[in-house]
Amino acid sequence: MNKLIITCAISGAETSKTDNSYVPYTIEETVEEAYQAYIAGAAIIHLHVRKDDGTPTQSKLRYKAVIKKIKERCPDVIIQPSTGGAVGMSRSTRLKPTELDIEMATLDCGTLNFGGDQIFVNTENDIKYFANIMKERSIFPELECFEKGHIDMVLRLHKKGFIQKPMHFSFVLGVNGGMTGEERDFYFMKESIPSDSTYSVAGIGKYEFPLAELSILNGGHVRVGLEDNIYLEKGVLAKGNKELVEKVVLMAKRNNREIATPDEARKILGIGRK
Ligand code: KMH
Ligand code: ZN
Repeated sequence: MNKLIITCAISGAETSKTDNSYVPYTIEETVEEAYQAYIAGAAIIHLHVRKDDGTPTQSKLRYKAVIKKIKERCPDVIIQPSTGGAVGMSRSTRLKPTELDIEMATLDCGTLNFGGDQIFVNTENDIKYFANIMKERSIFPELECFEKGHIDMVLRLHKKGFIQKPMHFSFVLGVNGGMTGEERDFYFMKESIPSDSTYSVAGIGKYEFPLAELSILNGGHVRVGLEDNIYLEKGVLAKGNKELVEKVVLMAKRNNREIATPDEARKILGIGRK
């Protein structure tokens, strides 16, 4: 089977140190978490940045500083900044990291409830606008789909020329307001994408490791990290992103999937291919 690409979502915008003290806020903490995840086997770092007090920010300067320092310690790693940011941020704020020299970023492909009164807004026009900017800047999009309707949106926008092949999907399952991450949800998503696309699965909370295993068994790729899940196992907080990545590496070994290096990941996904 193809090699396994592990993405680590090291911080996100919603989890905090009150949930797990390893959630990184400062530049130094963020770089260290990225490095540890990379050493453990992550080829891609899905990156959000925070102010020192933990407030999520899409500041171009903050991303620039973090990316520079991550690249010093892990020169080949793929850095994938978020264009989702945090709920409520404007389009222009969310797009700030795309002004930097980056090779990949997330593209969120639909609106969903995000718990309580929160709505993560991604209208059709938002998606078209983000996709155009990413195309202009030669940034490879990871197509984040929180439910099946988001895949349908991608396919419509592909037909209209806004989203190009090769297409790489990320199924983010288990958000409070999105689709759950049961086995049948996974197969429904996987069977709904074109056969020549690739996919990764990010299970939120309790779905993280069961979905990782399903994806490993089915030739898909995996995202883990403190953005999605703060526990190594039920009731046991992870001591950093490293432990979450290591758990997936062991799972992959048990299932005879080798781990992709960042350069192998670039080839598998078609990053840089015109
Ligand atoms: N923080 C969420 C509202 C992304 O990175 O593109 C959105 C998110 C998705 O995390
Ligand atoms: Zn994110």
